[in-house]
This record gives sequence, structure tokens and C-alpha cells, in this order.
Amino acid sequence: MIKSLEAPVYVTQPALPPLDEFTEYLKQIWDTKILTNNGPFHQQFEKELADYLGVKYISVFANGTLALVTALQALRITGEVITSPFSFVATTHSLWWNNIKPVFVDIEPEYFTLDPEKIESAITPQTTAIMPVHVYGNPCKMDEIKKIADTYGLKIIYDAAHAFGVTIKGNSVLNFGDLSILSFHATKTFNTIEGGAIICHDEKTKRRIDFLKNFGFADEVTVVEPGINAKMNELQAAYGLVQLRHIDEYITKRKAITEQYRHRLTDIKGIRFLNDSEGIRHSYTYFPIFIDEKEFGESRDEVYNRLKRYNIFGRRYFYPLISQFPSYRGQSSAKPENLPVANKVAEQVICLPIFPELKMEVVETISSILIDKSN
Ligand code: T4K
Repeated sequence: MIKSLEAPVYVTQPALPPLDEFTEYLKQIWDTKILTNNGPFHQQFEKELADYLGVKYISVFANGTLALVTALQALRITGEVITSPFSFVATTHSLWWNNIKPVFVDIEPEYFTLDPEKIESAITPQTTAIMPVHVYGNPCKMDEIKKIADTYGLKIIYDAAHAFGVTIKGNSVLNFGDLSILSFHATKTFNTIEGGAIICHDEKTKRRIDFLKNFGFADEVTVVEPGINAKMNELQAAYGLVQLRHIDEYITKRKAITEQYRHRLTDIKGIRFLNDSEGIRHSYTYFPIFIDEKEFGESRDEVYNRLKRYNIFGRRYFYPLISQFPSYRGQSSAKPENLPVANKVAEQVICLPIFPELKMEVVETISSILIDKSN
């Protein structure tokens, strides 16, 4: 019988930058008293982030949700948008906040991203864009999605909240689509406590996004349209600058944990996990496993609750599906029979704890408890 963990282990724990490094920046903020509104750290952070990520233009935000809401406004998206039900609610909420109708399309069974084969039949005369999600940081089938978007004249906004630092053959995943958004929430691989960003490919769009996140101000006396207040403040930007110095180390540790889980869970009947795909540099934001009740002999919820009894708090990201929530379930595209893969995966998933400070012996214990049903 394995003993319960002494301290609770949650699905994640934020990596914090060394305090002394952050204090150096705080002293400067205390001197200048510039706290927000495109201050020097905000500008430096955007520059260093763009360099690190290998993208041309980036605009940082107070959080990822406001980045999504603003991205839709930046491209003047209206009508209907095709999106994935297998994501965090913020993806679809951003459409709701823009008075756009979400049209849910099923996910593909390999990496659970929007299924390009199902997109075309969901297009109507009102469709203006596609909003796919690089869920768990795995890149969508972007070439196929682009082909459809080009044929029908649709925009693409990628929800890349989980895909910080992900590259395909050395090229950032953020360089695809019209816009991409990132989240720097405390629970993400790269965090600025709260935070987010929009990535775009030309200066004009970057300028428009910058106006929109600052009430629509183009200058002291010109308001281009009703923008929102979605700016990142100087403390967060400074924190982000320190985090950037350590991000590679965080990703390396996450990778080692992922590999250890995979090693322990290989060939366990009824447990599936996702492998890296060729040419992709991953950033290991989550470690989802998928329980096949018949093969494993226990349901996902039984496993989830059993882990809890041992002080291990995995999370069922993303259950329930967005399409199941009261605000969205009335849509015809939300019907479970239209979304068989998403419904199945949402019933099987548990994200296991993963974060840089998670000890390998704890990964071992979690794996042992998981595998041994007598626990
Ligand atoms: N698009 C996608 C695909 C997303 O996944 C998200 C966010 C967004 C858009 C929107 O981006 P943001 O607007 O959030 O920047 C969390 C996060 O709040 C959310 O950012 C994230 N996705 C989502 C998947 O997960 P919760 O409600 O599950 O988090 P919470 O507070 O239960 O935290 C999980 C565990 O982490 C806790 O049990 C303990 C630990 N934790 C958490 C926090 C906040 C800490 O140890 N320290 C902390 O400060 O939503």
C-alpha cells in the first residue's frame, strides 16, 4: 500500500523568478514611478519576447482572454466563427463578448485539435473566421486549415494559450494564421502572474492592436473606436523580463517530467498519453492522460478521485466541453452527436501534475498510485 503524499500536489504550481532579480527591476519602477501605459519595461518586454519567440510583432496584454477579445476586434470579425469545443471556456467566451455566434466543429482523434475535414461543412454565408486551439501546445493541422480559409476568404485566429515557445522545424507556431494569442497566466509554462499577448505579422496591425488595448487612443485627442483597457502593467512586464532568463530551464524540467511519466505509463492497458511529433519543439504545459474505462477497468472519475485520496489533484482539462455549458448548449453545432471525438475525449482526460519544481520521486509515486488499482 502506497502512502498518501504529505503535502497536496496540484496540477501545476507557478515557476517564480528569483526574488533578488525581480527586486532589481522593482527598484527602478520605484524610482521612475512609471507603473503602466506602455512604460519602458513594457516596451523592452515586447522586444525581448519577440526575439525569444522568433516572431515579428507582439503586443502584450493584461491576460489571454482580453487578448482573444481584442484579436477578434482587430480583424473586425463578425457573424459566425468556427471553433473547437475542446478548450478552456475563454476561447468561446471571447466570441460571446464580441456578439459572434460560435460554431463548434469536432476535433481530430490524434492530438485533439480542430478537425480540418469537418470545417468545410460548417461554413455558412455568415462565417468570417476560424478560431482553432493548439490544445496542450500541440500544433493544429495548420496547412489544411489555411487552405480552407484561403478558399473561403476566412481569417484565422489561433488560440495558442498553451503553445509558448512551440516551434515547427525551428519556426514558431505563432507565425501561422492571421493572429495568434498567448496566455501568461500563473498556471502556464511562461507566466507573468496574469498576462497574455497577440502576435501579428505587420506593423499596421500591431498599431491597431495597441490602440484597441488602450481605449482606442491613437494619440492624446484621437480615439479610433471603442477600445478596452487591456494593458499589461510595468510590474508584470518586469517580472516577465526576469522569467525570460529562466524559461529554457523551466521547459527542460517539464520535458524531463513528461519523459518520466511516459516511461512509467508505457504499455499500461487503458492509459493513453500523447507523444511528441517529429520536428516540433514542445513546451510541455500539460501532461494529459486518457483513460479507457473498459480496458483499464476503472472510469476516469474513479481514477481522478482515487488520486485525490492520495493528495494528488489532477484536473479534467477540458471537461465539461464548452459546448455543454448552458450559454452554448442550445446551438445546433453543440449537439453531442456532432462532436463525437470531443465528447469521448472529455470523458477520458485527466491532466497529471507537471511543473518545474515537481520532484522526480513524486512523479514516480503518482505513476505508481495511478497504475496500481489496489491503491
Ligand atoms: N485559451 C485557452 C486555451 C486557455 O487554456 C486559457 C486559460 C485562455 C485562453 C485564457 O487565458 P487567461 O485569460 O487565463 O490568461 C486555469 C487558468 O486560470 C487559465 O488561465 C487556464 N487557461 C485554464 C486551463 O486553467 P483554473 O480555474 O483551472 O485554475 P486554478 O486556479 O484552479 O489553478 C489550478 C491549480 O494551479 C490550483 O489547483 C493550484 C495551482 N495554482 C494556481 C494558481 C492560480 C497555484 O499553485 N498558484 C496559483 O497562483 O483555470
